Amino acid sequence: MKVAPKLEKTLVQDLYRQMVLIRRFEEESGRLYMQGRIHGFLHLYIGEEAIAVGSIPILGPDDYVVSHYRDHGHALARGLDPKAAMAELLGKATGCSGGRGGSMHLFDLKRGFMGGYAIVGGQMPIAVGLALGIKMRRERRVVLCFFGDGAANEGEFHESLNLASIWKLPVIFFLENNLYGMGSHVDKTHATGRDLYLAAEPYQIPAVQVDGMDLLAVRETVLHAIDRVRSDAGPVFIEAMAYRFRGHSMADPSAYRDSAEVELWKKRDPIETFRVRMFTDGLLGPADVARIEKEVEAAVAEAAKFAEESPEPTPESIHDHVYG
Ligand SMILES: Cc1ncc(C[n+]2csc(CCOP(=O)(O)OP(=O)(O)O)c2C)c(N)n1
Ligand SMILES: [Mg+2]
Repeated sequence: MKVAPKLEKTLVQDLYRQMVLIRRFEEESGRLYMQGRIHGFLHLYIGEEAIAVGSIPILGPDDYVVSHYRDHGHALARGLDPKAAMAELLGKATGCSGGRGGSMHLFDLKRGFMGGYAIVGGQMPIAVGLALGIKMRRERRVVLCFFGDGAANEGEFHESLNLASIWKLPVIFFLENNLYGMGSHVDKTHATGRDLYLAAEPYQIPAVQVDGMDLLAVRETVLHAIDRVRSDAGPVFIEAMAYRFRGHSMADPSAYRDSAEVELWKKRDPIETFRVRMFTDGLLGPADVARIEKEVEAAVAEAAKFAEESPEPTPESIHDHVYG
């Protein structure tokens, strides 16, 4: 088994910066949404940052990430420019999808960020298709595919696991189990019980469950998974137990959740947990945190300004990018 390399100060500080960037970017997008500057849906990832930042930075530049509609965290962890992401949220021509996709459809081909998708589970066959292409071309790329507990009840989930296993495809199925699909708790929606990773067993896919609120635990798990998948041993399944601190989308008052439950999970805030642990290990200090916070605030303010000042797509461009 590969041993996780020792953490270095620069890496720790960068991982911390990425989690804070996701948090502040989303707080700002929530603010802009409330002002009516963002239309359509906005699903915040706040509380789940340790998953994106614990996994995506381990990938190589040629690997692929496939996401769902709760995609801001995944995109930013893959290095997507916050300005292009925020402009997309505002539907501007300078957005990463030309302002045509919005929050749920961030995309960046250069970085192998192959999209957020609004159809629950719809991203899974896309990830399997990418992995099949990799296999047929005999490349050593890996596909990291994120989905929620709700997706685990879709037919595409089972079709994707089956084909990936039969064809031994280089894909990591990464289930973000935040205990709810919209307002429904997993205990009420999954006949198989809460440990959803067990669903991978009948498909002969090695599966593990990890604490999704703990960046280091996620990182260690993903390091091993990538190693295995890259060595052509077939797919791996990871289930991270996590919690979204906000409602399903900005339109959700979250009335189905007990506030005591939310508060309990907030005590396990992944950014705080990482900060405290890194303070103890001497890899991060108050001055670093202050510097990083300042840098991130500036980057988010710049992204918001860029997005606000960017032009709308022109009416003449309505047929651009239409396939067929
Ligand atoms: C095929 C399909 N069915 C229903 C919906 C409506 N819908 C949007 S999000 C969602 C919940 C999905 O929950 P989960 O997969 O757990 O992801 P989370 O929002 O918790 O990150 C549903 C049912 C949809 N977009 N697509
Ligand atoms: Mg969920």
